[in-house]
Amino acid sequence: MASYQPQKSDKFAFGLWTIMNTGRDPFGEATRERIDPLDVITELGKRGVWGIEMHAEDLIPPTATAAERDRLIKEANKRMADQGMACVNCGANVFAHPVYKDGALTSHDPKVRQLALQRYLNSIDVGVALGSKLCDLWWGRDGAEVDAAKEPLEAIKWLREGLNYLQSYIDKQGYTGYRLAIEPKPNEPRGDIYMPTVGHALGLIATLNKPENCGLVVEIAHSRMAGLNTYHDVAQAIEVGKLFGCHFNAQKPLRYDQDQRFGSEDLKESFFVVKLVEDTGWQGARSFDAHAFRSSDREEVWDFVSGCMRTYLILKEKVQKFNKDPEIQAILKELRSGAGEPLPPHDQLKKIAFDADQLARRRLHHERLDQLTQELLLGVR
Ligand code: XLS
Ligand code: MG
Repeated sequence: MASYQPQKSDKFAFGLWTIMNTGRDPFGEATRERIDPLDVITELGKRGVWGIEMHAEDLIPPTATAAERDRLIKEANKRMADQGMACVNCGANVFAHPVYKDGALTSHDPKVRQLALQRYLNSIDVGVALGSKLCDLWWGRDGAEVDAAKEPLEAIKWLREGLNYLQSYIDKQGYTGYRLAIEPKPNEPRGDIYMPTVGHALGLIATLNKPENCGLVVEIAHSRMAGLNTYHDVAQAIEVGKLFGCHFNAQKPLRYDQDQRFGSEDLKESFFVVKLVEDTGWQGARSFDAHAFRSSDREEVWDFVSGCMRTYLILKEKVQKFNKDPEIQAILKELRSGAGEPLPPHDQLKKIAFDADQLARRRLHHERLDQLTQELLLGVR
């Protein structure tokens, strides 16, 4: 029986903010104490977690003096080194302060847009100081409720301008290898958020000055909030080399952002996401952007942490079983026969006889394949 004990080589990561979450929601106050971010690092490290993600402000309060900032960075680096950990990405909190009430990079007020950029520049500096290579832009309030108030055409231009501005900073500072990523989300905390899905964000990235340096952080919950299939979203990002990060969590479709423990919903879809990243050899961190239920106390937060990793490891084992299962593999072999066949030249293609009967007779085995997947996940195979 496997122990499902997380190892550093599994490259599990958590956002600092996920463990610091106090259970507050729009209708209720905190239900548990906030944990100090430095202690979060140590406690995660002790439990086999390899990486952290953060907003610079999770670690360094925006009001901190330069000396305090340096002390916190130094201490965070020490805590990570003590636990054999790394900083996977560092973004900016451009959503909590009231000045960002109508967005950050897309606020109508140029001063607010500049302050947002200032925070992003700071997050890049902090990320570099912590050894990170990625700035994850989840812009939170860049969106709208009142369509009469903000033109999406203008907003898109502001987003592009902002991303190009950050890129030119990276270049000027000589932060070689430092990259940007957009984390798409359809709504919450705004009625609509700009770049709501993977497809939208890819469209914007293609128009940047240095598209090759900007990718995506795809989050399971965000895709499901849009009613989309996470497996397909992650695949789309991988196929174009744009999966710079992945946020594993769980979510019932079309609701508010639930950020539940990985696997607590959508087990089959989660299985296929794990299968995808494992089978393709994707090298990024397996990052959890989820939080313990509001009903959990401080101790249970650590149950939540081990639960996320344990479920990932169990699903990874199921992937290996799936890949070795003789019946499943025989079906897949049959299904894929001819899949790699190149297209014939146009004139030859025009001559192909349409043998409807024969084509329709080809068995697809969907019933059996889906049932076998289910049984494997249910542990009876
Ligand atoms: C919010 C996002 C956020 C980002 C980091 O919905 O998932 O947590 O991952 O800013
Ligand atoms: Mg996220």
